[in-house]
Amino acid sequence: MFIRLIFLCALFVSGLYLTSTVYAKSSVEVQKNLQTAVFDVQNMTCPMCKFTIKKALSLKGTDKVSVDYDNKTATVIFDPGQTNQAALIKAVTNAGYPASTQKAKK
Ligand SMILES: [Cu+2]
Repeated sequence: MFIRLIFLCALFVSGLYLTSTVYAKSSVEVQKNLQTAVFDVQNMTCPMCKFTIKKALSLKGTDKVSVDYDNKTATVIFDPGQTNQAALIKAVTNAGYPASTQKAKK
């Protein structure tokens, strides 16, 4: 029973390691063409909204989404060849969170 637990732990840790390696690799490859957009997002009323917004913004062409609950903003790193700011705004607005573009932070 104990051996089995150790085995499961090892499996879990190696799984995490593999996932992070693959992820790091793929984001390095596409980094050159990516664009960052910051959106002001309305209707964010509780910390759980973050997850809904994140999901709504995870479109084809989206590389990374981070949602800041305190500042009511969403930062999206995307491939402009596959999607654009208008599509991202539409997606998050359709999910119930009207958004608008904010000037990208430097
Ligand atoms: Cu909420």
